[in-house]
Amino acid sequence: MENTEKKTILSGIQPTNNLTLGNYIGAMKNFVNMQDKYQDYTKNYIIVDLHALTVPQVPSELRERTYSMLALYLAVGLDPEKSNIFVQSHITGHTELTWILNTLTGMGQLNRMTQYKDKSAKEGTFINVGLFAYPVLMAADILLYNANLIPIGDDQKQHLELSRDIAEKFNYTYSPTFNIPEAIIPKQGARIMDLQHPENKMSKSAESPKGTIILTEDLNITAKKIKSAVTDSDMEIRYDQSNPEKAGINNLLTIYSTLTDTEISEIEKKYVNSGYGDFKKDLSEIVVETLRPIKEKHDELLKDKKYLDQILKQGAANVQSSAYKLLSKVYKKVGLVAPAR
Ligand code: AQP
Repeated sequence: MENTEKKTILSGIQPTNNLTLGNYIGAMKNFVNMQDKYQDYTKNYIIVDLHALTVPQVPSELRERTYSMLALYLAVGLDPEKSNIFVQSHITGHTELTWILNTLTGMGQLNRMTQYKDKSAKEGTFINVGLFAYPVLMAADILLYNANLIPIGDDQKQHLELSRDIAEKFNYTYSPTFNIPEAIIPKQGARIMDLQHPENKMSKSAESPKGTIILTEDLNITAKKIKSAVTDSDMEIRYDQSNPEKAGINNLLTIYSTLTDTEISEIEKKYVNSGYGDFKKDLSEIVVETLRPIKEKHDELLKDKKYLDQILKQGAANVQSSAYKLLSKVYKKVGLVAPAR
């Protein structure tokens, strides 16, 4: 599968908590679409476990969630015959390249990162160096495979911009080495919002679970969460981005539209004479029936850790030599003696 001449699609998700409908619509659904659409590309889908260490973790839970995330990758339709699926910490080049990229990244650049500002502002947070340097590790994840296309949700746009800046800085300081990666952000669903606080992104680390659909949760709970999602007093099933009051219904319409591949205008027409109750009831069925097969497959796969380990071993083996090759090139360019591997 490995071929350094080929263009590469790459993305990852951190196993910080259980994955959400936001992760599915904003990222994973796109991973699967791109897997089939870009047949000539190398596809690397990574479980970025080192990123997860930037916030406190219970070790046994992190390990279990890493397997759960792998099971979800497979359950949504990633195919290890078509995509390299592996764990970030299994390829040591990620951290090695990070060190070199750290030396090309300004403190000021990292200080401007919105996610760092948000996460470090949370009360009681231990602001560790890893949390601050997180975007450099992300740049290394991408540049280690000289990736071209990066499917991400809207919140990762700023980090991707920084990866591009770091790649350009390296190319300028030494000589052209890295492709400048391009973000692939879905036109719709790039920022799924919290069902209770639609002004906030749906996040796996949300303080309250009420507004977050967890992909592996009991489906009765999923249905309840959709039915109790906040809407507005206007009672019109209408998308209006200019009106902050409509943020709740805008979000529900977006979820409906992305999961059914239906234009929002069509959905508005369908519900022109209906109330929020009917709309939410239908939407809860759509979400539940989308997640049911994914959850069933996930639960089944999670019982077979040997199989999951095998997938990870193969995925890492597929990418290892191209990663080392690129790293050796980088070592030489910066003046290090490249090791004989
Ligand atoms: N609400 C969302 N809507 C659309 N896309 C989303 N993504 C995350 N939340 C939404 C996309 O999912 C991918 C993986 O995200 P990540 O695990 O790297 O971390 P994140 O972006 O910080 O996502 P979370 O869920 O908010 O994680 P925590 O709470 O741990 O920080 C990315 O492509 C992201 O854009």
